[in-house]
Amino acid sequence: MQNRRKFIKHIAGITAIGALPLPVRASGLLFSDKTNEQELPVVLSTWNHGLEANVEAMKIMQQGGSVLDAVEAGVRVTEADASNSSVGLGGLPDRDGQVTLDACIMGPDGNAGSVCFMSDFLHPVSVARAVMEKTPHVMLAGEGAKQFAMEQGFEQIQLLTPGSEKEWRRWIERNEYEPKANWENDPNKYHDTIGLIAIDKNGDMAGACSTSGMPFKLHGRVGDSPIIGAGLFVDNEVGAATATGMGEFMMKTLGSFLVVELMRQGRSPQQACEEAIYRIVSKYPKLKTENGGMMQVGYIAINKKGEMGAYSLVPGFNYALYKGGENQLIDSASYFSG
Ligand code: SD4
Repeated sequence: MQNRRKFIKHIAGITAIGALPLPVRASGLLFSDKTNEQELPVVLSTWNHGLEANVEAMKIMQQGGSVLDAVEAGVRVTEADASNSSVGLGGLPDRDGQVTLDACIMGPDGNAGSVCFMSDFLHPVSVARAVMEKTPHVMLAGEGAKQFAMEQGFEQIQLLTPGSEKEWRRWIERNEYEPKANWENDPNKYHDTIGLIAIDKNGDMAGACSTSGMPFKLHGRVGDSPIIGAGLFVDNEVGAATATGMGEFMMKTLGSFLVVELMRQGRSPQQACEEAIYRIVSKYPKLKTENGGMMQVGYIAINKKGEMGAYSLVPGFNYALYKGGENQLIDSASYFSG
């Protein structure tokens, strides 16, 4: 494996755009990435918690709600789920024991809103939407985001649950600071961010993303999830993409924007997700954590036709796809096989 990884890295290192290395399909595509018109709307979201979020998002659209309402409502399901240790309530804290949240939302009109490094509120995605709709700005951070949320009457809550506090205390005992993102092989299964994108029956698209970020991160660290273009991007003429994993890689490559721009240039959503992962592999060959684990990055995307794609750096990433009346959890193909 090691040799093969080196080999892939070597190829990636010398490869210019246009001659990208062949992907290793660690798990095959188990679905059709094509969508016919009758199968719209489509909702696509990250990780297994996406299944529940998809149900809510789909319900909103089937009841005649907008695609923007749908993505917000879907993400709120995950934010309110205390058993999920990486989003909203019950999210794992930073190394100082504080839960800080990042979230964003983007609608078919190209407008976007975002909050980052925000504590004490149950639904950062809704605060992000209020930033978009009620201010001339895109992003509010930290205390300013909190103040705004308070003024807007959003529900305040203690985000640190007994369970997540216990985890944090266990982590302090270990006294290791290692920002891990590939949680899939971790027995605690700490993942992960909810990124949810959708297209309604008229072909309008929106997306939202929410996370408590990397567990035990440095206080003040902000990841990709609230950064428009990194953790999420929507262009209603082209497509939508969102990301999960080690946010620093998506920030350095502006990954979600890249995926959408590749679709604009004619790539299918699947090709675009794969190419955005190759970009990371070719630019950042050091993808291992201190303890030898691999970093994870996963992208999902849809285009204007409702076709979808997904791809990750390493196996373990899965996503929830709801279309044509079926809501299913699917393993993503990945660049590395392990
Ligand atoms: C972050 N992308 O804060 C988020 C966290 C995540 O897998 O998705 N981890 O970097």
